[in-house]
Amino acid sequence: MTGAGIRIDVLGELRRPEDTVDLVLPVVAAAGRSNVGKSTLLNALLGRHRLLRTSRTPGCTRTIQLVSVQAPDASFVLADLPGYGYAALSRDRRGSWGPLIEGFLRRTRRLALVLMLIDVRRGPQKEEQELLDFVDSLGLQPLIVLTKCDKLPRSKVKTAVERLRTRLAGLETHATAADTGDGIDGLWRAIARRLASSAGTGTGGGSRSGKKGPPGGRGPEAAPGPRPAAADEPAAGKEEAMSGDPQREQFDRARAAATAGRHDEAIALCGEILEVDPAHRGAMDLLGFAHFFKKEFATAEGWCRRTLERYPHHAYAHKGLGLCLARQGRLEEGLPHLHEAMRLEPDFFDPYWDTAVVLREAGRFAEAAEILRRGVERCPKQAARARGFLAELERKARG
Ligand SMILES: Nc1nc2c(ncn2[C@@H]2O[C@H](COP(=O)(O)OP(=O)(O)OP(=O)(O)O)[C@@H](O)[C@H]2O)c(=O)[nH]1
Ligand SMILES: [Mg+2]
Repeated sequence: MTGAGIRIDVLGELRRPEDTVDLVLPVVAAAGRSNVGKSTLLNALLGRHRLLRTSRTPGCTRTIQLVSVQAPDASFVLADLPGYGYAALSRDRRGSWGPLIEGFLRRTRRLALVLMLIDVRRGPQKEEQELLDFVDSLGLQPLIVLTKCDKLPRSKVKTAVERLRTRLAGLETHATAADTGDGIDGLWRAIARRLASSAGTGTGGGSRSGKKGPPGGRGPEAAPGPRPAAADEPAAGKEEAMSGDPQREQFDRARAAATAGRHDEAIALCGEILEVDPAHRGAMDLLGFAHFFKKEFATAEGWCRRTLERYPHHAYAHKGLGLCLARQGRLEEGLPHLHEAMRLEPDFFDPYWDTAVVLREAGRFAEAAEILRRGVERCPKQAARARGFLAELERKARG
């Protein structure tokens, strides 16, 4: 699955080779030929169909798009790189992209993983080989993502994938079809695993040439968490509630800090906002989020409760409170709040997912499956994201 309680923020884009940005979170870059399906794959991973622009016409992504992703099992920045190798583009433009991609990969201090996308129907060509060698020279082991598997007849997919795995011997390879969601959950888990192992070793997971150790590490833990909402989400940090908000700039900084995992900074900034405006909805909510992620559940609970005293219909705060209580071993007390979040915002997927996670942790698999099914019914776009988790719950519910 693509992470419980995923929080996504578009950070911006880099246009010129000399553009740099100092990112705090580890960076996962998606590289590959134009039109191979990079932007589509990243959208599928994030469960957001239109976050990154995609097009049938090659050359759609012309800059490096950066998106920060915060999920309980992995927090990182995704970089959607422009494609390379499309001959119909003007020589000028092609000329400017090589340095942009190469410069980014070379200079990004926190580059942790390169997803190397290859169309399953074409396999690696000269350019792919060159890029693989380049990534290798950076001391990184790429993760190969075979795209567009749905474009091959079903009967041919397995053979094609096996053949490419043999050609790419030694590199972890995932077969995907972003359009159907096949392979997306597995890819997410692989990314989370790689990030966990690179966090432990301080490396990107080891290159083919053996410059660093092999990948490994713990599997994903589907623990839920509250989070500050993105602009298009229904509850916390609600944008329209804050229009004309004189604290807006400071709040944006606090939210960016929280998103980047700098929770103490976010807490300090929110404290300053509340000194000026003690009922600032976004700041109160963000404090719950930041303390939750610091595993200070009792403090997080306090902030969720304060938010709810002032804003009783705040779905995010109900969800956050439910999770804080569950994390403190008070699931029965927490469940009504999780249900209230679902009632208040029935088309908001996270509360269904997070409730299913805490129920699973309590061994209540049938209930968890039931709630997740309801979530998928209300939010059919999340079906691909939920498929693996739902299958697991149903299997466990059958005993
Ligand atoms: N059938 C199918 N089509 C896909 C898949 N992934 C991408 N596509 C299609 O392929 C086309 C190109 O996808 P993009 O995601 O824009 O490709 P890109 O690699 O980001 O391209 P550039 O930005 O030009 O480098 C679009 O029409 C997508 O809908 C897939 O898994 N299956
Ligand atoms: Mg693209």
